[in-house]
Amino acid sequence: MACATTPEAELPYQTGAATRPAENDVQDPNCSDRDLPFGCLYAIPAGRFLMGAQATDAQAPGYDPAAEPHEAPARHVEVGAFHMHVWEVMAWQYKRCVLAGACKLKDVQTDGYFYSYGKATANHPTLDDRPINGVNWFGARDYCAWIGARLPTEAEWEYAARGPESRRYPWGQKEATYELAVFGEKQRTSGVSLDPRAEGQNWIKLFHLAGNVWEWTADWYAPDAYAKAAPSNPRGPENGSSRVIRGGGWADEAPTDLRSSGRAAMPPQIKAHDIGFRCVRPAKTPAQ
Ligand SMILES: [Ca+2]
Repeated sequence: MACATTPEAELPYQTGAATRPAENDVQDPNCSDRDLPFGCLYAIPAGRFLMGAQATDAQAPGYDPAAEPHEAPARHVEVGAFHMHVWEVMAWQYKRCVLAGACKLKDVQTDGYFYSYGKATANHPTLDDRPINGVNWFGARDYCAWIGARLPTEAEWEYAARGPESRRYPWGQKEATYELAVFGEKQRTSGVSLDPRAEGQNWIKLFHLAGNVWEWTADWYAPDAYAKAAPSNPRGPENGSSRVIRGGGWADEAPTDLRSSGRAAMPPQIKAHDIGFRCVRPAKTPAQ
């Protein structure tokens, strides 16, 4: 209210930072896919892990008292090698996609205090270097396609988060804390964060798989998807009305909301302040 005269119309969506490279990309020698235009990806080797969880049998594999019925049955799944973004896709990167005409402005929330794509105002400084949020599934899909990648399947996402040891969280079995992941922020800060929470990295050293923003996946949601899924590179149901989001977000309060086997269904047109995404690209088949 104090800034009612702020000339918001003079502060365009495409602020200067949209042309600035992400420092964490250009300085990181471990990026595996340097031919992709934006965002550092790390290589994740093919592997096998216990996907899903169940809360019904403490003696059976995948037991987790916090597991919901749609996380069952827990079963072993093989996943091929792929590359995955180290960070959630950021607002400045998504802006570049919009400027290029490959992403649609209508697929992202462009105003509102918690949204990183929003206009810069006196009360809302530019959040270009924060993860993009308020982006719907179509925008996430289009961004990944623009850089020659795609959204991860549920299996790829969960394998990245859990690793071959099928950890409960990206960092291991220890319960989520504010030092390990960005969550429970609603009463404390203004939303998505750049703070790496380095101790919360996964086994490949990716950031924010747990918390910060929920992440869109490629798969349609079905509560019984696991009972019907293939044991190798499962791709989810053929159709549905909601897509799966993973990992929990900054607005979640319960640590267990960040468990790596946790799933949530979200209509693809929804633009929520705690949903973003990251992309993957299958590894090239090695020359024989
Ligand atoms: Ca996340």
